[in-house]
Amino acid sequence: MRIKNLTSITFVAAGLLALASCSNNNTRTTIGDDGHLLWFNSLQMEAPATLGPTTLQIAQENIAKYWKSDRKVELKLNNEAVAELGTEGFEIDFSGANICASANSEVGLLYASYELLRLQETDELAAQNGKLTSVPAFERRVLNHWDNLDGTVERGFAGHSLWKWDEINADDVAANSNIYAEYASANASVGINGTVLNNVNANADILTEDYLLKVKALAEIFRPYGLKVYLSLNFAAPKHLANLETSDPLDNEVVAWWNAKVAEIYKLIPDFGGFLVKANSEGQSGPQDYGRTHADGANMIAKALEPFGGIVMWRAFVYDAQSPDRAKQAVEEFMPLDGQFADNVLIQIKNGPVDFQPREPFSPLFGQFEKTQAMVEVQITQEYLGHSNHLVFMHPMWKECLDSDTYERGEGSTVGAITEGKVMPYKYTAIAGVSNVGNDRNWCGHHFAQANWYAYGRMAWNPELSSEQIANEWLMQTFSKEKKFVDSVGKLMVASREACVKYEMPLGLHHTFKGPDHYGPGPWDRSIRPDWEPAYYHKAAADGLGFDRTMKGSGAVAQYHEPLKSLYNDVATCPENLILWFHHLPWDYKMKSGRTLWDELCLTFQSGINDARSFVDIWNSVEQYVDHQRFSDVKVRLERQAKDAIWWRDATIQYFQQFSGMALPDGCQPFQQKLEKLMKYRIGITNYENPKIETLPEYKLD
Ligand code: GCW
Repeated sequence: MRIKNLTSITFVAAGLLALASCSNNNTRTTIGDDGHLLWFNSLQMEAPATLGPTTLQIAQENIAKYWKSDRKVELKLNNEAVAELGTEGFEIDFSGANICASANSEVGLLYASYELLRLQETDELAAQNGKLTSVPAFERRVLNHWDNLDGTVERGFAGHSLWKWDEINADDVAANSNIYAEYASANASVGINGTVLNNVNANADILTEDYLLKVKALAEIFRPYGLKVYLSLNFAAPKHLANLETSDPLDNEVVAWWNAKVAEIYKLIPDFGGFLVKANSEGQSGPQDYGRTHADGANMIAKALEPFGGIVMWRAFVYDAQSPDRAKQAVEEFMPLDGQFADNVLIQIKNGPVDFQPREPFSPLFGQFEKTQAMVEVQITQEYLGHSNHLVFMHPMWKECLDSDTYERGEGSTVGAITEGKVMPYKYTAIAGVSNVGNDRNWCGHHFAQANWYAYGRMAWNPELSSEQIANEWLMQTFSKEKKFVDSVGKLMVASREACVKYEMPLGLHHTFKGPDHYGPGPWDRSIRPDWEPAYYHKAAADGLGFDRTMKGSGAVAQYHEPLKSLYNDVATCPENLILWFHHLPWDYKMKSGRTLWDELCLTFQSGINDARSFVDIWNSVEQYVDHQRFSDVKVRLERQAKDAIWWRDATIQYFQQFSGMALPDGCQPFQQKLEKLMKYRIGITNYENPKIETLPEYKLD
């Protein structure tokens, strides 16, 4: 048993707990096998101390303790700044006898140390000669925690919040759990440099002094790792916290309150990153409550932050129940304000126009803004992609968005290029990922969900990296370097997102989930609002299926530049993987394969089932390369995923069959469960907690 990582009481206690929890299912385990070491597994990296070493010392220690090659590594701070390296970039010169890593800042050297260890652990060192220069594509690479102050996590599937607000010791920072330093080092190792600690559905109390002192403690633990703290604010905070009569952004007292609050924060946390704001969306308060615009609200906060270098990330996730097409609303609401936002405001836009569905086209707002800085928000937590029960490697989905060409300024104006500030000059660039981290021993619930945290950081630093590369390097560090293992599981990971699209909602279908958990099929589901009902999106009827967003329908295609507008508008040219997003088609519509829409739909679901089933076989074939505990944890979940795929198909296809009246085509397995039964079924997840896999319907794998 490896007990090298027992550096603190907390760690011992947690390790014993992990052992205890496994003792009754007869599994062999070691502390390293519970997944807690993340991608530091191959290094067996020790848990860092809560407080103590400086950034440079952490970088030096990384090399002193974990560098295995005979070639010495020198970490050198540049005497004179090298302009192209910026504040966080680094250069590693492999050409001499010693390897020389240089940067303009200590944090640049810290990133270089992690890069060297990554190259070492992925057997890439030998291939390096010359100089490797690495500079992050986005300046602010931020995690968004949807963690509530009561310890629950909205859309979190890995236990409770990491932040134990009741326990955080603000007076003696070093006395806090070293889990916070572990968290910070994990982020630094993949280049994440910011974290929003609390949910966008924000409790105003986070801005009270008691909480701010605890936030300060966390900021001090994170600081040596280059990780800045941000907070989500509640726009009505002046009313809630100071009993002001209004929170109107143009009211003098309100402005003075925010100015004072921001000054108070910077006194405690001089490098505070800024605020994330969800305003006038899903019941959150905002400037529109007072007849003001998003720009009025954002600029008031931005002005308070400006002297300190802070930014506002103002979300574009807005929609109201009355709209006939929710996908159009962000553009309709934000475009009239283009050019009105202060230059330390970024509009944070979800990758797609609706809501983190398994596949959406990119949000057209990215291509519309001419004078407003935009940033992408992706969701690392798998709200709509099987929670922490399903193995879905999300990187292909995010990269699909970043690589999408908006054609805003002709070819090449991709979402990535725009938000990196390459198309129009940006003062700030940023990207956000909604975190999947909780207090589960393995951080993310599913061992493979760690790969999504890892991939997000790697992508935010370098969006050019391919999904294969990220998956493979993660596997080598987290599980095994065996070629057979990496080849087969790497392919599985890269295929997993498309598999999920196929078994959940293929061909551009979206939002056919059961609410409010968003786990499992529920195309029949009802809600208090029409736009929260699946029928709003799939529009299944006797005449066909899909949302008509063409110029004859909602006209959403017009929010895209040519040639996309025409391409999406014409059913003959619309990509088939989005066809039901943009078109309402008869059940017997002829697809490119020559099959009817109905047959294609059924067979695509079946193909998703087959993929999910094959993942179980692939995993079984690599058993010898994986420790017992993680092997069985993943196996149980992969089997659940394969069964869920059948459940999804059974429910969705039988429901649509009521309208199509058509039979399952050849090549489809028969249904296992009847629609009536599935429609009665509720999994009843409360508080968005882990859906406990055994509570789902019974399915058999062949
Ligand atoms: O995806 C939806 C979720 C909400 C979430 C909201 C948002 C934080 O279902 O749980 O609230 O989006 O992004 O604001």
